[in-house]
Amino acid sequence: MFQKKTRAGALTAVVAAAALVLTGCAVDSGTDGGGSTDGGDSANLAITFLPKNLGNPYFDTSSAGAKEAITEFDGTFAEVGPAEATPDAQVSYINTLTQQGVGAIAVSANDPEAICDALNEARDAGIKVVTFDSDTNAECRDLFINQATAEGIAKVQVDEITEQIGDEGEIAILSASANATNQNAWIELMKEELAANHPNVKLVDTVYGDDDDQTSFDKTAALLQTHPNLKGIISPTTVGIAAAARYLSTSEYKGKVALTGLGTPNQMREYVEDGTVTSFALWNPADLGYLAAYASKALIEGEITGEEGDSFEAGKLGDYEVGADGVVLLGDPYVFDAENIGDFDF
Ligand code: RAM
Repeated sequence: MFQKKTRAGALTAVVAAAALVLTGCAVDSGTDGGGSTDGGDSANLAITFLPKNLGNPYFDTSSAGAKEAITEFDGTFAEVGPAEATPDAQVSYINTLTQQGVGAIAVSANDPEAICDALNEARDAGIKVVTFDSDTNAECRDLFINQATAEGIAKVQVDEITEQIGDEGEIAILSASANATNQNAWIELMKEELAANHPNVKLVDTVYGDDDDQTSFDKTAALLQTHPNLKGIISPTTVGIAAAARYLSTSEYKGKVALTGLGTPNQMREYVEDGTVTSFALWNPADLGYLAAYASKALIEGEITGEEGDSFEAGKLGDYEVGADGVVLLGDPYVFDAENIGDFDF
């Protein structure tokens, strides 16, 4: 099945999850005093990260990786973002960054289309736009830093759930927000994989927890009530799977309804240890932020334009090449279970 990554971007066993305490809208000041240009040359290495929403440990970790990279090359890191992951919640932040004249915006999009006009205005003003984690339409950004192929991410989750339920019975999906580009791409491919290779497994429902903990918790409860024969849940979001695990862990369904998807080891550890969850998958969000930061730098400095075949250096992760449609691939998903979860800290 899925092997450990062997390339330079291998999942590091210990990732320091930086204590970014993120509230409200604007967050971390830069690493060189908050100016918009990097002293010494003309490159404007002020790079602002704009996650789907704040308060999600996944994005805290990706931002910690970005900050590490930006500190290495002496740029200015910042993070801003909305409280809720709604389709156009990011627009006002993009407009403000355009006015401020940052060098690059690195964004995980809540919607493939809703932020496009704002991003293209930023680009018209000379700002480089990198999507990471969740893409926009390709014409609204210079590069997409993809954590793993959508096919690979879909397949690992289908493999895990079908194995856990004996390859038959009803399953449901608890997703993030309804417009999220990344989850929607994965869900489509999961449906294809189920139809092609798991004829006895029936996907009976897909619900949306909006990457909000309480909403995800409530949607889990509702799913289990609505579908008394449910044998498994896939939650392809770190917020959703943690909330679903918390619900299951104290319910009559613990150990009876399987749960897998995409989670962070630190949020899922107690549920693996108490038997609520057998396994789940993810990549290293810190590496994703780190790579997005180096890609932003390469764009800002004119080393690359985002053309297929462009290559750039990404610090400790090594060299990366831009593939078709301006996509840079981080690596493979990784499966966490009781045997290995103790090796990870993020
Ligand atoms: C949540 C977000 C993010 C996704 C992960 C797996 O943190 O929805 O976009 O990539 O889950």
